[in-house]
Amino acid sequence: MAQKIIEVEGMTCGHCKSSVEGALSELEGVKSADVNLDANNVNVEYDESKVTESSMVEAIEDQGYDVRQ
Ligand code: 9UX
Repeated sequence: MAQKIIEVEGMTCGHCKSSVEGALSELEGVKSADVNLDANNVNVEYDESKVTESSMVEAIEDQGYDVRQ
């Protein structure tokens, strides 16, 4: 299991948190996703044999947020 903190811009309220966590959790291989609104990031635990970082970034961007890479 891998763990990574992805920096995300534009999340300001609880709905943003839910959208991003929900989109990531739907991906096969993502074990957990925890958004920290104050820190503008999301901490993901995932199986790197099942999901790539780029597909997680894409899922976040599809919700309308920018990822800082
Ligand atoms: Mo809250 Mo987030 O009203 O894009 S859903 S700011």
